[in-house]
Amino acid sequence: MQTIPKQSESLWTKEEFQAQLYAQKSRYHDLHPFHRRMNEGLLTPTEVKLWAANRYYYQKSIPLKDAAILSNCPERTIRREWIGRIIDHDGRKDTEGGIEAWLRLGEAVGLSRTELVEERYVLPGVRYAVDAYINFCRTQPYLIAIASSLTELFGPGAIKTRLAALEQYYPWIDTAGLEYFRVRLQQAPRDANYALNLVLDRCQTCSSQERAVEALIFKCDLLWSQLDAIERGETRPMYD
Ligand code: AHQ
Repeated sequence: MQTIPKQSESLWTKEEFQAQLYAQKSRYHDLHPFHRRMNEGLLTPTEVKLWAANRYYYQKSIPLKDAAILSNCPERTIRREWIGRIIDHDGRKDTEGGIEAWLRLGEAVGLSRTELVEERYVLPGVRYAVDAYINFCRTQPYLIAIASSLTELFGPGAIKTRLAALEQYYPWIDTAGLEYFRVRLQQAPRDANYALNLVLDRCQTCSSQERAVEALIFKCDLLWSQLDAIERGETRPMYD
């Protein structure tokens, strides 16, 4: 686990703590070479397909990690709020949800639902990064697990740039398939704002403040390592 400079024994003020969290923006995966090439219109269709197929594994795992957070959270008022994230992804009888929307994204870039659902192109590095996220949220105190979701403070800006680039430079992708990101632009700010206020309000010791920042660094590294694997592509001989 990455460590941050130990703070002096005194607690950070809310403003100092928030600044420490926002400072991790420099680790966010929008800066990764793969996302930079995506945003410059330089990815091949094969690279876009591999990215969509691997991000599907991340998306389908989000409800599992959020359910893990719920299972560790004794407070009904927080669970009532947090459960909305599971519904946003899994959907319910009247809304299809984000996982279904990601399947449509996969079809829009030329993958079949079967290829996605069977996780046919999921790379070891992606699988292990995502599984590490689920395990982190199962084993850490719920507040520290919630802190790891604060990468979404940086998500909307990245998604806005990406959405514009996909629409501009990848005309072969049916823009209806990009609906996932349009919906995310509404959901992510709301989710990040709730999580930020909870972390700022509830982390009332030096240790919990430092652990919250370290959780955010862990998650930034997890997103980064996913893209390292996707950029490297398939290297296993049996897939030659
Ligand atoms: O589509 C994304 C999503 O549903 C989530 C949930 C959230 C979390 O709880 O960790 N993080 C997240 C993210 C999504 N999309 C990523 C992207 O760049 O498209 C960003 C990612 C995040 O910032 O953690």
